[in-house]
Amino acid sequence: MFEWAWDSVAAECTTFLGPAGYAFVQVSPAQEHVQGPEWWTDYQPVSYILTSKRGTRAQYANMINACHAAGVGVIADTIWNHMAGEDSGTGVLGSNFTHYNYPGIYQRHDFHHCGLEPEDNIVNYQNKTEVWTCQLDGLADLATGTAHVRHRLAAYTNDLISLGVDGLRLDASKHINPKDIASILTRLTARPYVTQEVIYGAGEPVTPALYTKNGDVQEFRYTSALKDAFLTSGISSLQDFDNRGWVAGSSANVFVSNHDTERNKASLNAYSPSNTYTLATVFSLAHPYGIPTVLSSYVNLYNNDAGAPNNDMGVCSGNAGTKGWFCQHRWPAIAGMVGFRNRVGSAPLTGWVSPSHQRIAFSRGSFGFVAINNADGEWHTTFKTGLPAGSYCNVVDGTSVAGVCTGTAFTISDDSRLAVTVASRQAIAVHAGALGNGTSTPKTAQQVPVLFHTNVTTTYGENVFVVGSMPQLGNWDPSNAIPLDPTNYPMWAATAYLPSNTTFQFKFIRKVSNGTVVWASDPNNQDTTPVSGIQSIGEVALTTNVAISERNSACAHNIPVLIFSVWLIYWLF
Ligand code: ARE
Repeated sequence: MFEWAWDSVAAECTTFLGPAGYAFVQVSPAQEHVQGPEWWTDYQPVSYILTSKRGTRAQYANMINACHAAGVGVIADTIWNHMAGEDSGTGVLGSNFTHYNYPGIYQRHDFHHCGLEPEDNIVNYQNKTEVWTCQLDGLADLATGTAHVRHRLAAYTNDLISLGVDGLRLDASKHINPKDIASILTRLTARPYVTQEVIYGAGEPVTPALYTKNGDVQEFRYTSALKDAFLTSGISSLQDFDNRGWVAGSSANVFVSNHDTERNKASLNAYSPSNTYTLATVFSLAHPYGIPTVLSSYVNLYNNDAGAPNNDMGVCSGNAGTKGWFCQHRWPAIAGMVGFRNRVGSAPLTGWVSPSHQRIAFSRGSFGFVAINNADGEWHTTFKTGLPAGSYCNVVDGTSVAGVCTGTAFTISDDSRLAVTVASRQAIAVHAGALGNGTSTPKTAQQVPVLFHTNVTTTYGENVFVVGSMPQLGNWDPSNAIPLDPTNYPMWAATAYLPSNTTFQFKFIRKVSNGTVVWASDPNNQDTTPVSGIQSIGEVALTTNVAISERNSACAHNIPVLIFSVWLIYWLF
């Protein structure tokens, strides 16, 4: 739950993550960090006090308790490699530091000084010593080989463990000698789940395999392979990941995208075309290789550095993201596949078929079956599944509630056959834990990102929102309107996930600091979302000049009439 505030994670554990069957929630770093609006300030620690932009120690502890009560473990994003990158500064709680001096914590000799002029930064990733002892992007590199640093990092981590943390994502593990990680792990009061960020680089001597003794390793070659397969080369290549030189599935932590790759485009992301992001996530939850992580995030299309929306408070309404959050973890296909994964357990992959390079189907023993059609055109066939006869719910578009399927249902015959049409760029998945009759007509249960985008000059204290005729747009209630992000002022922008193939109306509104709401003049704007996937229907779907008029006449004389240039983009890249 990238950048979600602790209180919002706590609520989401209770209302969604626990009931959906997510085993763990990974949260952003908890320790005090440098100030600034960017998300990545979190990765520049200045002390081990557990107060960050995401909340206080008490809120962190409360989050862990709430998640545990919902049956969800908590994985802490943990930074052992470095402290801040700035020459000097003050953390969000007031702790002062200079580059190599953190009063009461670290002094100059607690950091590596690798001797690379002028900044001690890693330049050559082909040099192991450099990768381990020089600085990553100017971040003061802790001398993790020393007793004091190991002791301090263990103390920090034991503090997290004392609050109930169940797992650690070890940030920038690649830049720490694996022996140092092993030593720190021996100092912990409990042995949490460990996943290490070691990005594979071709020809580099620091490899994921060096780290498997410490715990799981994030296998970024999987992330790259899924991007390539779903966008270009074909998913028929994804049957198994043996004999590729990757870490074994039993040591791998995998994902379609993480917070870095969704920004640097090393992976698919929520804007990838033709439903590929969702289909790849369905694949990763269906395939037995590795432990899958589902990223839940936000994206500001114009600024990779932009911090979290909505004052860090994650919020989801129904199945779609709101207020700038994508809420991928709630997308029906993804949440449905969490149930699939839990039900099939360690059952082997069986019955793989791939009649063409963008179509695959397979079973997980006698517990689950999935078919993915990443091609343009329906896939109409009869599959031989591993499942016993029965009526099964397609968990990609529905859930089974008390034996009744809220989405499409399929009948598997006595000889385990399933005759079905898999729509273009869609998937179906059934498993032994989701039985029931449902509708016979497949639904295109899909949401598409719609970017709302307007240029407007405001005065201090004014903010711009979009509100409209569907729940995701606040049902015309200004208090539930979606705030537009002014990071690229005077451009205001926000993305909403809206149901596909649906006509809706919307308006931009402006909220003045005294609470007055100023509406754009009539008529309402109207548009229709694409049918499926994320389609480019041209950059400018609507271009008009809209004069802002005043609904609250008492304040009318205070409000200059603004001319908006308004356009709506269905975003694709
Ligand atoms: C920010 C500024 C920098 C500035 C620095 C210090 O952006 O310009 O120099 O602060 O003041 C995140 C952001 C960074 C940010 C940093 C600290 O992404 O932009 O720097 O926070 O605020 C390598 C590492 C890998 C790392 C990636 C980003 O191996 O560990 O680079 N990923 C983790 C996190 C990041 C985080 C950090 C580490 C730092 O997931 O979110 O950075 O805590 C090849 C190599 C890879 C290499 C990759 C990219 O693929 O094989 O090893 O990854 O290139 O360089």
